Amino acid sequence: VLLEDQLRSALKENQFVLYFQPQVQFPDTRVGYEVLLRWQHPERGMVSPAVFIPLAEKSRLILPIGRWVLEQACQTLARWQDDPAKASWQLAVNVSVVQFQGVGFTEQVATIIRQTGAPPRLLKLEVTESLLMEDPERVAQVMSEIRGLGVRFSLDDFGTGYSSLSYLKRLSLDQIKIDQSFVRDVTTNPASAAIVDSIIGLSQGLGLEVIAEGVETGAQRDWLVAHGCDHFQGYLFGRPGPEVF
Ligand code: G
Ligand code: G
Ligand code: MN
Ligand code: NA
Repeated sequence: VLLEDQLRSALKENQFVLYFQPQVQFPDTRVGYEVLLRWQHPERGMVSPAVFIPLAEKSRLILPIGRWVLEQACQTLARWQDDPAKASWQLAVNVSVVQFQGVGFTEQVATIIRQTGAPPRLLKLEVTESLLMEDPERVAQVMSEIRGLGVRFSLDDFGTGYSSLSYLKRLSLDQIKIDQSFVRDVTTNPASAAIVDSIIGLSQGLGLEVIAEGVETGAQRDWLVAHGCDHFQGYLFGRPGPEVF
């Protein structure tokens, strides 16, 4: 059986689970989590999103799957409001360009927020530069509509795509995420150090929050702090896992 056909039935078979990876503000404030989708395949075990997200995009199954992820995330945010220890935690949700291109994405986000009662300010949508390759005018329009709901935006994997820096001026962003490929060798590779340093400076100049992903060592964290980045995500702070908190 083709993986794509199995993907088609995975939602109704309840085979998806959300994993959560902590996001931390220096020195040790938990600000929230990134939501990372997992597919528990009956025979193959855990299938990586790096494998099934591209399939889901090609088949447009990402539309119902992405809606399910948003619903689950917003239900979680709403549930956290009853617990003072969790009520300020944000959730960052990855959103595919295909979801953006679909008609009525703004309305979908608005409806999910209304029906779950999630505080919109605690929802952060992670978009990638690939979004900007498509139809920048329309993307900017949809982003500002959704931002009008109070939802925030983060630019994921920053520096790995092909988009022009001028988009940063036109988009309604709140945060830039430094890609883990630069963080990995930031303390040993002068090119990565220069790139990370300029992303931090760019973020500060634009008044955006900056978060480093893939932080695995204290040395990486210390380098980032010394260079002005104070939000972190990575194995040093916690691996992605099911909600057990
Ligand atoms: O969790 P992991 O590192 O294996 O994720 C691999 C890739 O899958 C990352 O690029 C991540 O952004 C993407 N991804 C994880 N969850 C989702 C999701 O719910 N929706 C979309 N569109 N991408 C996701
Ligand atoms: O593209 P995106 O940033 O959404 O993907 C995040 C991916 O990075 C997830 O697959 C997650 O499992 C992975 N990840 C998160 N923290 C670390 C880390 O510290 N080291 C490595 N190697 N991968 C990480
Ligand atoms: Mn992400
Ligand atoms: Na990333």
